[in-house]
Amino acid sequence: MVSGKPREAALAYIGLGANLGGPARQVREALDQLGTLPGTRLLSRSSLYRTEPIGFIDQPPFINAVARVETTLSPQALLAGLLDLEQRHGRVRGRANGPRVLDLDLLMYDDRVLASPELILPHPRMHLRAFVLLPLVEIAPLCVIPRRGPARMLLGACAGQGVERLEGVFAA
Ligand code: PH2
Ligand code: MG
Ligand code: MG
Repeated sequence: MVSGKPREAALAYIGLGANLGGPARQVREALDQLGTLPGTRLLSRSSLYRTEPIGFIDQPPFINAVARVETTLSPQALLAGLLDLEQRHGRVRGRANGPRVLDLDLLMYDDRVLASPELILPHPRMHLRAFVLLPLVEIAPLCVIPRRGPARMLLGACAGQGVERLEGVFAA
């Protein structure tokens, strides 16, 4: 066998975001589809959050969520699977930080630190964004972001970013 012993499962966190095309439905469907990626199981998912746009602000509010998965995929293969899901939702790449039907960001992969042209781990801006940190802390209260620190403490610097948790099955 060329590949040696089977790869052990890793824990990864994925940030989901959408602000076009029925954003809550896009995010809910994508949460369900994460478990259809090869070797990948959805372990937990946050509530949905309605969030004010960060970066380019003249666009509709976002729906955001964070999921934790267990996967035997490499970080690169997981990222490829996420980009494929985005495409299946009809994502067309427009302006940076602009509106989108679905954005799936690989936030963390175990405690891997990586900077390659295709993939940076942890996600380079996650520690600055309440729309990532709040749902992350909901499902992983003690989460420590490699090289950045405890997610719960980093939230302190994100005061003023509009983030509203949506409750219940029929929310949003
Ligand atoms: N994604 C961006 C830029 N700005 N703002 C919010 N509220 N939510 C997002 O998911 C988001 C954003 C680029 O990926
Ligand atoms: Mg993003
Ligand atoms: Mg993205």
